[in-house]
Amino acid sequence: MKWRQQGMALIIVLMLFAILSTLMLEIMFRQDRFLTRADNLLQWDKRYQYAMAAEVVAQQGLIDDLQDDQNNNALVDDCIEEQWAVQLPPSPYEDAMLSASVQDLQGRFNLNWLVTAQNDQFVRDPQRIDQLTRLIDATFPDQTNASRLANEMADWLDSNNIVDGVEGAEDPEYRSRRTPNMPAAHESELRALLGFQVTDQPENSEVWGLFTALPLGTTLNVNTAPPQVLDAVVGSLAGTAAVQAILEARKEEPITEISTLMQNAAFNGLKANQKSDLASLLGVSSEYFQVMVDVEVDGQLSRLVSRLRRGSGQGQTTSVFSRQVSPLLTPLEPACNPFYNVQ
Ligand SMILES: [Ca+2]
Ligand SMILES: [Ca+2]
Repeated sequence: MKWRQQGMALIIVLMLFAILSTLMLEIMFRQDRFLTRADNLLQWDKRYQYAMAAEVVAQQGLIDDLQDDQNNNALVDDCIEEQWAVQLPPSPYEDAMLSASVQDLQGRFNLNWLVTAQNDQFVRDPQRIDQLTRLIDATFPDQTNASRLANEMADWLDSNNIVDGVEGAEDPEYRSRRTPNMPAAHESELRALLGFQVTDQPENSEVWGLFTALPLGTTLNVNTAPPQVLDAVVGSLAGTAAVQAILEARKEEPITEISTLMQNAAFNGLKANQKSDLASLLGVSSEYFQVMVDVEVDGQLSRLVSRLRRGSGQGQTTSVFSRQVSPLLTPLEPACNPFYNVQ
């Protein structure tokens, strides 16, 4: 009897020991995971803070550039000689490597041009739909039906819920989403359109640098726009000779006046009102910019893409209107669009 009781006690002790060691192991495992997670979060936050600091430096560069321009009485922005148009190569800062670049968003095709605001309504502009068709046709090799896509974009933005053109799509055509019926917040909304074709081919991400989504009525900066965008906006109205005239005019020095540009013989085919309409779409300086910052700490990477508006009028400030932490799938965009010199 006594021997049997001792045997039981031993088994109980052994079982307790086994349970305790299992518990111990679980606690250590969870603690380790918790620490790793906390460390990851801290590291992420650290990279974010570094990126924000770099963003402030870029913002100051843009403000300095504007003051410089105002002092010189030349409100002109191009992507070659301007103070803001620099690319910071990977540079060490404390325990991080920082690289950054700045781009002009007004050198891109603004998707919101497709509508104009009239009495609280967003009304489509057929001329602009043609321009977008032309640009998609020329730059998006995967998209076989450019006019369908451009018309769907117009329906996506216009206030009504009627498919106005032969092609297009409003709420009834979309199964899983609704159309916003208001200006787009980001060019990636193009991807949400019914006719946008997703292919297996790796997409040429540089193409996205030709599009943007800015407030209605912002002008196209002729000094930073790549030839394809100029061709869509200017070429569709005034012909390719006019596009060549712009490329020629900005070769040596940035264009400083749209009115002087319009006197070029290449624009003579336009009637006076067409000329003034076209002139109103164009500009030589910019308010909207993008800052890209890459941060590396201990082999871990983060990219912050900030978009900001640089106010140039009295009492206007410069402020960030969007921030996006994006994956590092592509190199930093240069100041001048990769297509800038390709003709
Ligand atoms: Ca609509
Ligand atoms: Ca519509």
